Amino acid sequence: MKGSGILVTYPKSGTIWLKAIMFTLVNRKKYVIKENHPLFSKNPHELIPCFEFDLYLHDQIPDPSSIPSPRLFATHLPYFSLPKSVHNSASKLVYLCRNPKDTFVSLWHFINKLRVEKMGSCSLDEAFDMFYKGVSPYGPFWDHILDYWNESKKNSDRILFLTYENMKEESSVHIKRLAEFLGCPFSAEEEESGMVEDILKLCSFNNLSNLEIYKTGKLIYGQESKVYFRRGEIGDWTKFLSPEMVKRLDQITEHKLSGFGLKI
Ligand code: PAP
Repeated sequence: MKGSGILVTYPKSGTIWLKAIMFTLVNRKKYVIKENHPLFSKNPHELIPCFEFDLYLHDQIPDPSSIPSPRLFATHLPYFSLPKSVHNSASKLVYLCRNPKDTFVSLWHFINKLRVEKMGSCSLDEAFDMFYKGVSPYGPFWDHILDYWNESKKNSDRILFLTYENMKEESSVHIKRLAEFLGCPFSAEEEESGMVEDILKLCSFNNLSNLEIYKTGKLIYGQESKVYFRRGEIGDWTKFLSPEMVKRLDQITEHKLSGFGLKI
């Protein structure tokens, strides 16, 4: 891979999954997929630093040379908030989007898992109101994905737009697209040897969530690794959202996204 790869998501869109896949893909010559692969001892959030949490939060001028090549980064920043240095660089951006209903349900569970006890829990109605109004450090969900979608249409060599649902349903098609985009396509020998399936299996929800380090480990800010693995399914929202919430999310999605050719 030439240059850096930057993975962008709105929170709870499958960041950790795509981090695991991208890390394994670009490092597949260095780390053979077997028991001593870094994913067995490190959480993907530790393997791929996030600009706003891991790099710029502590160190105003992080030293990129300390990050092993090929360099991968992640961010939740909206397109217009990316620094000029990213816009002017040759870095490749991979955007992963997830349907708003599952993203919201995942976010609501996550907020409650991280809340300190004395704050009490955040009700579904309260969380819904904030999500619907776009109250988030990263702005409204719909604007976030639409900006990256539009940019990916203008500049498809630079931005690859993926969806969680397509990644789940046609995993091998999209992991191959991702490998091509990052400049490390699978060779015929790799495909014949089952490399694509091996990577997908290694990074699958069932595999990662059952590893000891993800069941009991903690990340540097003290949050438990297991909070990043809940169900990992499409359509889990049906168990939580009221018909009124579904109607409002469908309407705002239609209102914000219609006319842009993006179906989520
Ligand atoms: P982040 O943006 O805070 O880093 P992120 O990793 O995007 O979080 O979201 C976690 C979601 O991805 C969870 O979804 P859920 O709440 O609907 O279950 C989590 O279960 C899901 N997830 C984690 N690992 C995988 C995986 N390997 N495959 C599919 N989904 C996964």
